[in-house]
Amino acid sequence: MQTVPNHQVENLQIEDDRTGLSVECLKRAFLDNLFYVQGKFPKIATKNDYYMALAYTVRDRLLQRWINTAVIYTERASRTVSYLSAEFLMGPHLGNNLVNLGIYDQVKQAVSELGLDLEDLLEQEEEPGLGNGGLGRLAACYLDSMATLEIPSLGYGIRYEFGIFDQDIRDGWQVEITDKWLHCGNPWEIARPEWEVYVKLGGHTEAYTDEHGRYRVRWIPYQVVKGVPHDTPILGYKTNTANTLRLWTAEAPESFDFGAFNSGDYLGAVQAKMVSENLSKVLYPNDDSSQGKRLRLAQQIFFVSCSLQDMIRIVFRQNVPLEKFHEKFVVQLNDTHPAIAVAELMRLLIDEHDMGWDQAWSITQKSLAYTNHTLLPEALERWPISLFRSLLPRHLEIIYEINYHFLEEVKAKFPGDSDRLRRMSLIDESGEKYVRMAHLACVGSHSINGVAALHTKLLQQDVLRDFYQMYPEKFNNKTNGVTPRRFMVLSNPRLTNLISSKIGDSWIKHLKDLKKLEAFVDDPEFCHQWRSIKSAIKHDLVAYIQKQNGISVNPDSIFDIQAKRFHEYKRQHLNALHIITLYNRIKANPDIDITPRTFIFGGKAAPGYYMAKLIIKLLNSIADVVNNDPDVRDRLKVVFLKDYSVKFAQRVYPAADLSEQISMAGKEASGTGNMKFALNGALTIGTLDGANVEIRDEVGAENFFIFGLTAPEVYALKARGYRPLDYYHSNRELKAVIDRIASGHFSHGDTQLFKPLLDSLLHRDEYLLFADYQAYIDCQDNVSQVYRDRDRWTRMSILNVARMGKFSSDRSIRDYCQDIWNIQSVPIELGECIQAKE
Ligand code: GPV
Repeated sequence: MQTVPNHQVENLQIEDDRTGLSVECLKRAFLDNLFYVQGKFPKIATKNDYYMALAYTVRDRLLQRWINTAVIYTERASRTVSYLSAEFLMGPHLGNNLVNLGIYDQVKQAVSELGLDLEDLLEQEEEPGLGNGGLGRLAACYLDSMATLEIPSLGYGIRYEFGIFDQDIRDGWQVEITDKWLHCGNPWEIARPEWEVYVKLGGHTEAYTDEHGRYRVRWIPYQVVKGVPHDTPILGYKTNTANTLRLWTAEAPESFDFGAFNSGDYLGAVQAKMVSENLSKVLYPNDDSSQGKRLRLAQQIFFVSCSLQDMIRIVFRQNVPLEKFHEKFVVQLNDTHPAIAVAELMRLLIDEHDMGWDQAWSITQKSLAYTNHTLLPEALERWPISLFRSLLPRHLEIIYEINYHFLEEVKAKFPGDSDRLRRMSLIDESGEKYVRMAHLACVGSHSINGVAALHTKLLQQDVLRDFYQMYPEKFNNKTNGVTPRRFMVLSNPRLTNLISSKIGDSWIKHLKDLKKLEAFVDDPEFCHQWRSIKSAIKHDLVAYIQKQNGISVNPDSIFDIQAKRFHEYKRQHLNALHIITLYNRIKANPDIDITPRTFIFGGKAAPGYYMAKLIIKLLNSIADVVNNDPDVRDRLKVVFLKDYSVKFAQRVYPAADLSEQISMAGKEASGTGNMKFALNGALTIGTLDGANVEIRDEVGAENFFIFGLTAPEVYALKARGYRPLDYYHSNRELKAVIDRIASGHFSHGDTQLFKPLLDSLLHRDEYLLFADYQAYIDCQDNVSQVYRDRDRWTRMSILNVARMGKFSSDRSIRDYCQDIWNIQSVPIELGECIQAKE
């Protein structure tokens, strides 16, 4: 669509009812939105109407920054980061926007003068759960940091109609419920139908000769789908920058069904529409695993093609020649989910924009950069060739050609090494043929990074070893980080205020400044305040648990929390073995002196992951027995908090004393929950895995509870031949724990229920729970001892927070900017033409 310049409109001044920040103005704006947007007046308004009215009031106040930012980026044709991700786990927007706009207190007062409670309205927001776990949340933290650091950026992804399922617990089992986050409307997005694009799928290709006599290929698709962008503003913290998250919805092209409709095939017409809409219907609920489903590949090409076409549109509009695409954009691939971008950018440049292969390849490699997020073999994406060809025939041809050139390069560098060619090929030909997406990403990118130092090292030594030998200069590490705005300022205002009262608030943008807290670690008054705040937050969680689960919890007990996706490698069941160990000790000696503990769990299991669901059932079964056994006398409580989400995480991190980060070493790429807990003053019990290694280095080994095998020890043990039964037979407490489960003690006498889990542990134990059991128990016993010295614990907690500066996502983003993106910040001044009157 054409833009229509209009100078009269440009000179319009925006009314200050939509920008003013005084309490009076906020109140007026709120009532105005309630009336004119929600169509309600206070007498008949629901809580959701009030939430919506407030959301629009806040949105009005950020539009000025958003438009300004877009104007300046366009005028200057600023270099821009495109962050391509199948997941963005944003969490609720309202509270975060209040924090980043710096108007939390005014708004709180304004709504309270209207007889409403801000916390109550914040609670009302249905969060967009457009991600599974760490990977999606990392993308959200990075958007926050890029906006805060004034880096021009666009997040590109899919606007799933149904995000991650809601989790209910029935009879101890997880039950999945459809997530209807759009049900009440989404006040934070603006649809941009004028920037729709079309994506081809299926069909076949034809060769032809163009007017210059060149060999060309034409793709005749079976189906065309329309992508419509929906934009959400991403505000920086106390800057004027508002970047964009652009999510694509799939629709049927209007004209598509006319033929069918006119010939009376109404159902056929409707079905075509449904097939198109399916592409953005639902998020795949698997975390760290891949199943090779056709619809999933279709989702990937859909959002990748939409996004690349959008970037090319922007390049043209800003009068940048297409040959300079890589100067305007750098495209970060968040794992291999968008790796098809390698072939799609080649296709767009060659087939649709008449570029030659060599130039297109050079632009593609210079534009793309790849982040790997896993070492798990089952998570490495590969697509059966037949499936790939039937959906993306042209891309397969391009991949074959890339592979031909690539293997020539390998041959030149490693002559005569045919096994290396087989290992590195973009096509796995060992049995059924597959396209290997990680290989495609490595070859098509100029940068390959892991997400923690250990993870990057293991990529280089193991998973991507051949690629490291081929292209050592492409490899680099970018340790993950988390945003202190959402995960401290918004979620933990009490600790935020205490910290800022001592060292000022510079730490919110420069997290390393937390170091200044070390000066207060021997100040008894400060330590006392620190401890009372943790205690007050724990009391709040106690009330929540009482209400949600009907369990009364001792607020003075250790709050020992493991909150993350359920996966065998994360070893929630190792935690369970510890709980039963303590339970057995009490049963054997009811008067035993035990430091009281509350074990809290949160997290979802992939719906098709039977073992993870059985572990959830086990935890709930243990809870039923332990919480109701009179011998236990309130010394142990086990709580499963259902439906863990970003909103919920914000409530949980601040209340933790102990953070469980107990994956088998060499499996957790980084972890980011580990950072959020420690930043909120929890101590960590953990293995030397992922970013735990770096957290321990920062906070000091004396302030961290480390246990278990290291990654090299894990490999060595497996190479020697690991026999879990030996541990079972030689460890009395371990045997008693396993026998207790096997006896049906937690399953009303049913000895079959947990048998699959026990069999897997006794005969395979892929994640070495038995090998790490004793070290874990000893370490936990030490935790219980240390907790009794409350001054020592508080001191350790303060030192953890003071030394977490490295783990801000601002630091991660600065590193990406310098080492990979080669991009500078573009500060935004609030321009004259649309600046509000004061
Ligand atoms: I691949 N991760 C995830 O949440 N989902 C995935 O599909 C894949 C990786 C996680 C890793 O498991 C974490 O260790 C890591 O901290 C996180 O990605 C962000 O890098």
